[in-house]
Amino acid sequence: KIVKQLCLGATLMMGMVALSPIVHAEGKYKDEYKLSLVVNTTFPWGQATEIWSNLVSERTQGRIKFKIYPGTSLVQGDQTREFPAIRQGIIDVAVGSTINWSPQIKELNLFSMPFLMPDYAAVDALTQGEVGKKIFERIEKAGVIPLAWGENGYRQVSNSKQAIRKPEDLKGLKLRVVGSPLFMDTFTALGANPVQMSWADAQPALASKAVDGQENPLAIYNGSKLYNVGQKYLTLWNYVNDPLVFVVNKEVWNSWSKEDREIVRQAAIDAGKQEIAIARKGISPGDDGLIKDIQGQGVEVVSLTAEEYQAFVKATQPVFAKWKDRIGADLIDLALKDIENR
Ligand code: X2X
Repeated sequence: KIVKQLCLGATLMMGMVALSPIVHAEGKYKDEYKLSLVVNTTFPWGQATEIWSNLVSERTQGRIKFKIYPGTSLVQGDQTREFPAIRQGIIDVAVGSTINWSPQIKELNLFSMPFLMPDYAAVDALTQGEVGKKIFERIEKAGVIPLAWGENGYRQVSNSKQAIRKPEDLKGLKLRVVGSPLFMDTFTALGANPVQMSWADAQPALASKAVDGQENPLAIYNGSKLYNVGQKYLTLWNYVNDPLVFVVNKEVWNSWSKEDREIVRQAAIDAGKQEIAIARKGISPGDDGLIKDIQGQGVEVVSLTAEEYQAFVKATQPVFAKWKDRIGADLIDLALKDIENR
């Protein structure tokens, strides 16, 4: 009798294995994958994660599902710890800023080199060209799989004290900067008094006037309503632009079938393209709806003349030279060449 029951049990089990999809039989896929995001889904950057997540679950018919964790909550809001957490598998997938991962991948500082990229064609020449490829190789060598580029945007400086038109106007201003030493050097060279803090800490610090100013893309400035915490002076100087990178933890990547990897990669590329278009809306001459909205909040928005712009370029030249060696002179030269030929 016992033998009969065992046989029956084995037959049932084999039937179950045969009926369930292969992925479950392999037991490799997780029910959901943790996706890390610094801001929330109302920002263009956050929309990148929503578009990607939706495309992935649709195109894999639910085999792969992302769960978005905004506010870098998987690393307690400390965005400089995001990259190590992806490597360790605390985070499965992410859409992150080049700035936040630059403490671990020094080549990512390239995009934070002051006044390197004068326009969007220059940004695209780097991310979509040889420089982008080399940087992806570097990220992969560090144990994380990069799939596509997005964009946080050109970072503009705001403060609560006075309009900024020349480096002297920054003198003594206490400015919150991201956790990257290159930003400390840039703002020190400009005569400001920069302080590093996470984005989570920056918002209360601006509200309490513990700091005078900050720098971020207009979508972040506006979406976070920084005009409501006294940030009434905003200078459009396009000094750096932080692209976003769509990535997957290596073990997670290797656990997926070849077909699913290609689906996830293509979805990241598609989401990145859509998000870049969203991120660039309303902030250029001829398409300046977002700038108008900000002005409508009583903000003085300063655009620089070519001469005024040059004064900032000149003041930050020693920083550029110092960081060219740190990042790698070959990579910077390649970037300069590709920008010239854009
Ligand atoms: O911390 C910032 O300023 C932000 C939100 O732009 C980044 O994560 C780089």
